[in-house]
Amino acid sequence: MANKTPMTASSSNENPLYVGQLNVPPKDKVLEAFNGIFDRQFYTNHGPLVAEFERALSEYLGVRHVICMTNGTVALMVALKAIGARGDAVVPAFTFPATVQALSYAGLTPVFCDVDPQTHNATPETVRRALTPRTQVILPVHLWGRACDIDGLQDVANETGTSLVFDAAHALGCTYKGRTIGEFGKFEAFSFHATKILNCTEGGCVTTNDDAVADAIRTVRNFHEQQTFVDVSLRVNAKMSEAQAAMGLISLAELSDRISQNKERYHLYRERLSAVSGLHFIDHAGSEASNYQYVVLQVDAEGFGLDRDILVRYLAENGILARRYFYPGMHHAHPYEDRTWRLPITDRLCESIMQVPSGAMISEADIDRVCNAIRCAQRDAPTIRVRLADKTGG
Ligand code: T4K
Repeated sequence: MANKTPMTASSSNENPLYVGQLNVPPKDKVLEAFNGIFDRQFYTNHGPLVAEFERALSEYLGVRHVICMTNGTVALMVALKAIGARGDAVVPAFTFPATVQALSYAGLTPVFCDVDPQTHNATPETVRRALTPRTQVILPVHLWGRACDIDGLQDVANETGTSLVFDAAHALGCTYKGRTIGEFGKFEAFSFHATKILNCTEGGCVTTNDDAVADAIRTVRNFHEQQTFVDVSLRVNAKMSEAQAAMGLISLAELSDRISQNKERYHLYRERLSAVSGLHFIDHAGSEASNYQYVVLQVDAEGFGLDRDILVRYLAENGILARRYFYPGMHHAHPYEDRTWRLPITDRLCESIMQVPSGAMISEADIDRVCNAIRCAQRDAPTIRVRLADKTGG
């Protein structure tokens, strides 16, 4: 479809465009499900909707156990506590803070590894370089829904007697060698935050095929003393509510439509920006299924004419709230910056990666608006650079 929008960046700040997906299920369906909750007078504590959501996810993912929790961060924390690991955990620094926070909360010490420049994921080689004699856990992230080299990482875990677990917050509906992400490693953890492709407002789950791991996770998720095989002091309240599960069930039924919509938007962006030099899209091509959750661009400052930070500031001026996921890298965040980390690829990505608005609420006209603003930024780069170079933020 031809782009007919004129070459001026619209400054409609009263209609800002966000990166958050906001795949909101139809309000009438949500209200109907909420009426059922009020009729049953059963709002939380492993209610019927949570049980149904866990069953539906288990079937969708092809994994034996799905344990729903209040959000993705807590899901990771609880599962790490439940496997009882201590010592060091190798984790990429190019991730959302939650991945690393969960390790610290569970009493593990994050040891950062670098990532691959193409996939943005930790690899068997980068993980090997970060191993220490105290390593007990390897926690890679399937970033942007692109699966890690799971077989290679499992080999490293087997050789070193460590537990391989995955942060799959971005990866619902994605595959590795044709198999759905969710069944790999000791466990995988998903996020169902409002900005994710499956929206429970807040929510998350842990998936595993290991019965003993599932039992331990279910126990730690609940502070109740009925199950006594894990120390009471280890446990926490991480339960998902019925309201969250109601949203989740409706969202799950719509998931394939949402994925198709995302894919369409991703390709529209690619098409509209194909002639812009110095911008590179991360690929979702290939034989694996992707949820196209994030539209991720890498800005080559020399080729584009502006660096990523100035471009993000310029877009914000025009009501387009692009994000710098992930900046800063976790190796530069307190208290982890106390060591000298050598992570050149991560540093480069933290300086050059940005996400543009996508998801069900973003229309083709919105995409035109974003692409026009990007083209204007390139055209007017010399003046924009002078005007915005000293500003901070984005
Ligand atoms: N591991 C990884 C790799 C992750 O990326 C995440 C979370 C986690 C673990 C932890 O999962 P959760 O504990 O969150 O379940 C957002 C999301 O909150 C977060 O879930 C996500 N990753 C991260 C990449 O993005 P923020 O702090 O940047 O979100 P926020 O509030 O700035 O929202 C993004 C945009 O969405 C905003 O510009 C406004 C818009 N928005 C947001 C909400 C919540 C709305 O328009 N309406 C809304 O209700 O983290």
